[in-house]
Amino acid sequence: MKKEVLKLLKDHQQTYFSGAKISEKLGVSRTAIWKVINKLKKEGYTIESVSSKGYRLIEDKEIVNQEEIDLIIDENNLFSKGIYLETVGSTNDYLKKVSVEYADENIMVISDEQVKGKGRLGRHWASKAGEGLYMSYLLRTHLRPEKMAIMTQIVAASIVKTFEALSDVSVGIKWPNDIIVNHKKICGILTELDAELNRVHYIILGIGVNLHQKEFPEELEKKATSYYLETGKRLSRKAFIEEFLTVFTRYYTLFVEKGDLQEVLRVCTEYSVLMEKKVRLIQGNKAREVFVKGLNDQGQLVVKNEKNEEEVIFFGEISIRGIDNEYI
Ligand code: BTX
Repeated sequence: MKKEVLKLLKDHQQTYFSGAKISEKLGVSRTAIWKVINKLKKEGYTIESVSSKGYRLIEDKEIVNQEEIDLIIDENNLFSKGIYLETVGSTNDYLKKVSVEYADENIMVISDEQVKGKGRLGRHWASKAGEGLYMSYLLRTHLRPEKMAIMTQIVAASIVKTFEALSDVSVGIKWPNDIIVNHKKICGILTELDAELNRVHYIILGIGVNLHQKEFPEELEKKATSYYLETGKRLSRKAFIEEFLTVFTRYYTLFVEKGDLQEVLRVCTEYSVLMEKKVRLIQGNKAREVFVKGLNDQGQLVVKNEKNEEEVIFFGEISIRGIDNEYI
């Protein structure tokens, strides 16, 4: 019921909406409506109430809760289930657990904090409450496993387009899975695949966006940044989720239904911070210098290697650094 009241108030923000009208529309008593309104106020919504006119929501874009997530999912045709959590180990791991329960659904999960947020190769992802956006998306697809490598690039393109739509911060993509601003990481993507040799069970796209951090622990200071540190401003998590979902859904649908990756590859190339640069490629404990030429039509990195030959770098566990080993 909270969701329905919230939806009505959101849909009528220009005017007051009387308790009588809300109770008539939802078929519940005015006292019940009054109780819900009070609950919403306690949760942080600013709702004006004028005795002769009714209620008016002055929306708080910062609030993320189960009702807000449900309302976002109601508007989206790719995901059918949205879950909001106050805390979790890792949103990626959480989706793996519930993948059986929601066997046929594409699921989104958002958590306020992660106590075991993870990066690639079991690395740690700093995920304190109130600082960032921690979200994961589970998708089921009939596409073959080898087609899935591009998914990280689809997410990367959607993230830069989201930043571009909501802010004037200048973001770049560091292939394959980092979004950076001023040579520092503002967002990381962790893609995990559950598949047989020729069949995908599901893919999970985990995204951590640094929004409100005012500082980072010493070990991250040189390589991490946040939207707040770059601009001195806040960026609403809810607005970010909504915009990201819209862009991602469009790119993903074009890819799955038409095999169309044109725009994704164009965005990934245009925003790449590696193009035409000499970089250090680190694979396991081996490092070598290569020259980045571009992306191929599957979103893999094409480089000129130390033997002056063209080589395609797949989405293995590689890291890329500047020539002096600095974070790019
Ligand atoms: P990665 O392995 O490329 O990067 C991890 C490295 O980034 C760490 O070793 C550390 O040096 C640095 N780092 C840690 N925390 C942060 C941070 N908050 N900001 C910038 N740099 C940091 C990148 O992996 C993929 C990260 C995905 C995180 C999301 S959050 C939602 C989902 N759930 C989950 O457990 N992981 C994903």
